[in-house]
Amino acid sequence: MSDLSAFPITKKWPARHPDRIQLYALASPNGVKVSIMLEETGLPYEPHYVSFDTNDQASPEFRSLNPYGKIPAIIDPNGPGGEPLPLFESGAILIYLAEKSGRFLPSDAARYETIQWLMFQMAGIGPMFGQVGFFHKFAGRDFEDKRPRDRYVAESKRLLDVLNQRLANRTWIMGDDYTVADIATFPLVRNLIGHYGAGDLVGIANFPNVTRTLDAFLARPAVVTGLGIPRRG
Ligand SMILES: N[C@@H](CCC(=O)N[C@@H](CS)C(=O)NCC(=O)O)C(=O)O
Repeated sequence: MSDLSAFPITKKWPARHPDRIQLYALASPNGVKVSIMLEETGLPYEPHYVSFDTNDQASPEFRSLNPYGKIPAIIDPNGPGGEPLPLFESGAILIYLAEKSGRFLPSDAARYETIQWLMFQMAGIGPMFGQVGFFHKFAGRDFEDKRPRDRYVAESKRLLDVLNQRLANRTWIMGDDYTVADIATFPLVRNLIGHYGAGDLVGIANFPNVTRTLDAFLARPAVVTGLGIPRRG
């Protein structure tokens, strides 16, 4: 039986199954990347709901795992060398889980190309789409000066155009193989169009290969399940 009591986060979110990977998140675009990956791989895990309503992500217990106070974060009780491994940043978590499971990250030269597209999501799509959300849907919506919004919309269109061209003759970002690059990217595209309601603003109709692949992604059973995890506590 694994002992995770040395991790302060387990005081606020006790592990009922300490032998399983502990996931701390909510079902936001970055959170579901990890629950989808866990569902796709079948690795046993225990999800914990981190409530933004009560600012749980800023609590000392959560920040003991991620000092940046952002979800998702995990503890794998059975990490390298059999030791517990705490990890934050969804891209790092996806790479780790891919290596642990031997799934969704090729081991040949395509490995680096996959990581390249994963980084494209982490450094480009994630931050830029997030800013579109702020300036279009949330507090920034009321700002009179529309230049910041327009800048992020323009950059998001640029990213979508790159992705659209990449997918012109490919089923998934890496071709026939579904990888962590897809698992990282499509929850963000879904959120931009859905939750943020920014589809028209970014001209999503101009990126049909992106929406085609989004539909294929959303049809996967593991994605359907993962999108609802962790359930609201
Ligand atoms: N680069 C981070 C981004 C994580 C992120 O932005 N998480 C959001 C939810 S989708 C969050 O925790 N926001 C709460 C906050 O900033 O306080 C990752 O990919 O893990």
